[in-house]
Amino acid sequence: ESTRNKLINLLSKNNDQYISGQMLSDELNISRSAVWKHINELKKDGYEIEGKSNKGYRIIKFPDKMSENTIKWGLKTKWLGKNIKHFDTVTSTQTVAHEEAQNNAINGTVIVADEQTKGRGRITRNWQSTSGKGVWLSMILRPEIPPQEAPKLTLLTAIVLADVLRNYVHVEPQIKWPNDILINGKKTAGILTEMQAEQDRIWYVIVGFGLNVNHTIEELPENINYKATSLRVETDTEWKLNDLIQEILVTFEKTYDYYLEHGFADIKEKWESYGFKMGKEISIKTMKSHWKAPFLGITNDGALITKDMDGNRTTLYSAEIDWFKD
Ligand code: BTX
Repeated sequence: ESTRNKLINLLSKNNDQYISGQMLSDELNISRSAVWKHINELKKDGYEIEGKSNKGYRIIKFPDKMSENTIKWGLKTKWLGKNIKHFDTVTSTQTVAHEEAQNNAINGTVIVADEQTKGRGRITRNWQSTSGKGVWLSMILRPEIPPQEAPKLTLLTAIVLADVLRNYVHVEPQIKWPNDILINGKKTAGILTEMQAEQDRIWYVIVGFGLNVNHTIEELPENINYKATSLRVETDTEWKLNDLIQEILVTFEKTYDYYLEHGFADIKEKWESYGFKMGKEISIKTMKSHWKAPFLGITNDGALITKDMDGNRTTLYSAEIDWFKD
């Protein structure tokens, strides 16, 4: 760990009281003038640090810029995000997360980036991840559940994001089956779940999501701006990414632990309460056909319950809901 990070840790553990220059110098094993230089570097990066001659130093405010330290500062989780890796730019946080998971990263490791140059959607689609404008984040999970239960984690993540949008951002989100979060009918977040598993055992699951936050209308990618939106566009407010991430991680941890302990029933019910076009007619596209039918709900494993072209009740595991007139 770098001297800088050790210094931030010392200062943030003691944020309600001062820590003396001598103490810092002893703990970090560097001279007092080196301590002073490091503190000045932190100030340049936006840390507000108060120094009192006979008392020492304390951190008053972390910078808004995302970093491992600023995300961890005040993060109230028990296990999620205890290990965080932040990057200014990556190809895809999913790709990094797979590498980390294969190198034995612990359950709850979080990979987050300001920018993705090859953000991935499902299948071969892409996810536009403009620098500093949103949350592009992947979590490494090692749940003891059978591999066929893993798709539930996508639905669970969708209600976590919807809950945070409703309770913290104060908008009315909807979830479009299976994994898009809409505000006013436009996509503001997407979720991608990938796993490595054997027949009956999960090695790890990577749950990634992208949330558009601070794009203005002009900053939304032009090719998708008719069907995409951001929190800023919807609320006319700029949001602090660090705070949003903390809200999401805390809510995810609570919901995930609840699921492991109590099962999926309540989560499914909540999902349906957010469901886009629940009970209404939707336009369904599969590999073979395209038809209209009512959206009746989801099954326990997250499949879409609807009617086939002859009007018989059916469940679909993969299909697209046409939701936007191109
Ligand atoms: P999806 O396949 O459901 O959606 C991808 C489609 O959404 C694209 O084809 C495009 O039409 C549209 N789209 C692309 N970028 C955006 C955007 N920023 N806002 C709104 N619509 C967009 C959804 O896939 C899953 C996306 C997961 C993204 C996260 S980010 C962190 C992690 N790392 C990574 O590479 N992917 C995940």
